[in-house]
Amino acid sequence: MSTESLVPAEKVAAFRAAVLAKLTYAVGKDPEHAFDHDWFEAIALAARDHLVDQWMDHTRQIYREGQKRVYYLSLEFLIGRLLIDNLSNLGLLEVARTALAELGVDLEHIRTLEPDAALGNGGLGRLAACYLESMSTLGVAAHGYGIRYEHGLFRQQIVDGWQQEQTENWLEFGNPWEFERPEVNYPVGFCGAVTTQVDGQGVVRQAWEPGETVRAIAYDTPIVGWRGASVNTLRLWRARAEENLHLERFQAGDHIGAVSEVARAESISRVLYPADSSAAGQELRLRQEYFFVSASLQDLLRRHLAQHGSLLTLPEQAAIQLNDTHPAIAVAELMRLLLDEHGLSWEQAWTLTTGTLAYTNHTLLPEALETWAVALMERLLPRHMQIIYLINARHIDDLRGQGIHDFGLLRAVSLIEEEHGRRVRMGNLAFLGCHSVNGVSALHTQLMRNTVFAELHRLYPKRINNKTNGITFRRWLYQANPRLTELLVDTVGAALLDAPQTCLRDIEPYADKAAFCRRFAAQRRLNKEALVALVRERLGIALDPDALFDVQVKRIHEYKRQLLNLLHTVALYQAIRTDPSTDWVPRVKIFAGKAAANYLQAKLIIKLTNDIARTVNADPTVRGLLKVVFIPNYNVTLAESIIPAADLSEQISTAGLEASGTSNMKFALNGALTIGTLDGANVEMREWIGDENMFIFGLTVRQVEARQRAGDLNAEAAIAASPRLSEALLAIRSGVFSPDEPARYAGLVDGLSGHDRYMVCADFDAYWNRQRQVDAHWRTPKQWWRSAVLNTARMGWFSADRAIGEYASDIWRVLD
Ligand code: 26Q
Repeated sequence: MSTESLVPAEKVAAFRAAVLAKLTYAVGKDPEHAFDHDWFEAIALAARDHLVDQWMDHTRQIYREGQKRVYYLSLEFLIGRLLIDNLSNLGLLEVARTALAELGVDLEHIRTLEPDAALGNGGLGRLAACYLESMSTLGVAAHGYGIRYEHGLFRQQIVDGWQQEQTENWLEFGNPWEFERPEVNYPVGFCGAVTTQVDGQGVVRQAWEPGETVRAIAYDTPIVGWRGASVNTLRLWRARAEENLHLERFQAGDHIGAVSEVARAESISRVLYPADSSAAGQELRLRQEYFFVSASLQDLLRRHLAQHGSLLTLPEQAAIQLNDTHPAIAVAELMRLLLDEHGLSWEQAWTLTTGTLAYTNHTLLPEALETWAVALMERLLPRHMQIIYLINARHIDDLRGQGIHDFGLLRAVSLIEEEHGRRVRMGNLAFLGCHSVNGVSALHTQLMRNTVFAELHRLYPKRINNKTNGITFRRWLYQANPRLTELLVDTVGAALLDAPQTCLRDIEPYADKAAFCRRFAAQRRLNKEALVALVRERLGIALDPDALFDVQVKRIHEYKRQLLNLLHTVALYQAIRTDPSTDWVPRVKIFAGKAAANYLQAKLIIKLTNDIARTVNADPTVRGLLKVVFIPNYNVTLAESIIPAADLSEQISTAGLEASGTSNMKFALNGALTIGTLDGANVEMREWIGDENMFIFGLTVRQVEARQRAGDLNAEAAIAASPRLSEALLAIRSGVFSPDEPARYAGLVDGLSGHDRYMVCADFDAYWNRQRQVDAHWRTPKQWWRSAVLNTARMGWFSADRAIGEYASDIWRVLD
């Protein structure tokens, strides 16, 4: 498929020559003896040269025009592979394919050799990657800042049905996309003490003398936008021990001590925290947060000073976006740098800090809200703790000055939580230190106003705003689904590639055209065949591409309710067994996702999925009607294969708990129908796609809240009232799927009936009934394909370009 119409012979010849030159002189291999991986490297390096030309042009242009810069601070960037992304955005995909074919090299094979850059856990990290690409596409002068983890998210292996984590080693063969910048490095201090000093003018200053210092070394990766529009930089920091320090100890004879000190310093960038839903509060995590924030702020202040001469113009020339509270220590660090290092007054520093920083919230789950023990913060970052106390004191004085004395309110907006041992609330710190606080879907933003930030919102009613998430169509449509892209381009013209937000709508009338729907269905069928081949190869399980592919792929979490889907699977299994001659719609239930390594309940859900899969797939009574698969090691690359092959997308979180979701958008864009709750961005998707083209079910946020208020979480009544649910639970509880250990799921089932925190049982019947309507819809292909086409046609608004456009105009004030 091509997003490029012409493949000029000169370009092909030039690319072929470039690849051969890279293979010879950069990789040091003779084409005759090159391994596949050598080819990958040569191709990546040849592509990189094109990036570099554009990169330098773009950088010069930003300086020349004095463009305002956006800094996106994120502890996670879930990038995936870059080869096809880069070639495609540079308009070189067909050129490269042809050139390589002439050399007897198959690009489709070579692309599979690139490891995923999995520097993120899930939604939040992938959003950061989509947004970087979109900022380059829109010509925003942006810099991503994060950590260059030596080991990204663990590889998941399934052994006897259980998840096992293996170390991920994406840098093993080097990384052709990055440039190491040893000359760009900053010291980052920890521990030590703060002393009060009086400077020459009699001004009292605080001086922090850190007890240890770690060096942050920059690594730059160019990020190219669509059609090579512009190229921004993702700057990731690696931690390196200060050499002179360990040398001293080494020379003093303490060899072991010197080495362990190096290891301790460098452990900061060793590994990504594999958790996405609980803030465990470990010291290394706080070190990671401060390490990358400090290096990034030092770097951007230096750039600003070099270009503009004065820090007083910072908010006019720079916008810093905090991706959740993970970089929220930036509030205190920017204050520290401005006060202690650059000698500004508190008022000046506070104006600049709040004028520059903005914060995005991605979760309301209480266990995921970051707080740090005051004692830890005092030891690790003593100066920052002082600054946090000062921000807090000034804020509370200020409120008292306005006549606000309500103790409950003052306690709620305080930066220090006094209830569970004294802790710093990073959400409140981010709220106070930023001029903008945004949620990631309309519903989530409204819930922020009503719940976690209710009191702060009352004091600062304009600060909270909504920016519904978006996805980059380049990766999630053009690259992941070239067949559909080709059909769309064929139908409404190549302009679609440059303006999918508007042009996708032109597809709408084709939803009623039989010939188009046939082609739409035919391309999906090919995607499904490709997934069938993948499953056969990896799991040895045969799937029927004509069955309905019912897919739930995401991190495993109780609130996302994979259990609800499993209960439906079991109930369906039992119904088919009871009455195998009814005309059931053949279904394949597809699951994938990782569990945080210490989240035992999530790991048990994976085991249950595999136990159910084994039992169902071996049962001849349901053969041809129901299959269940758990595909291991879900990552960006696997998502690119699964999503374009899905018929039904499961977005079934308990209402109010999924901030937005982004895979929901990827599925719908690719023509899957959604079964889902009124949660996160599903609500807005329904407004665009139309209720009749989705399967919405379940308790609403209001109903969920009412039950929570009433303490109504016992599910025994709901279970007793639903024979289907009781039987499914009983089967799981009694060991039908775990004959080797019949009691394996007793605790899980008893938990659901006694205290159904996520209201799985309460929603079961509604979910079952909706699933039967899915079957009915599927049985009328004309209806199904009409809905599927309308899903694709109406998803334009959910593009990352729209979302970034909103950030740019409302928060960053760039591009206008
Ligand atoms: C915090 C402290 C210590 C260790 C880990 C963490 C941590 C790490 C990652 C906490 C949360 C995360 C990730 C959260 C996340 O991915 N949230 C998702 O963000 C998406 C993008 O906005 C939304 O679409 C999803 O709804 C939301 O769950």
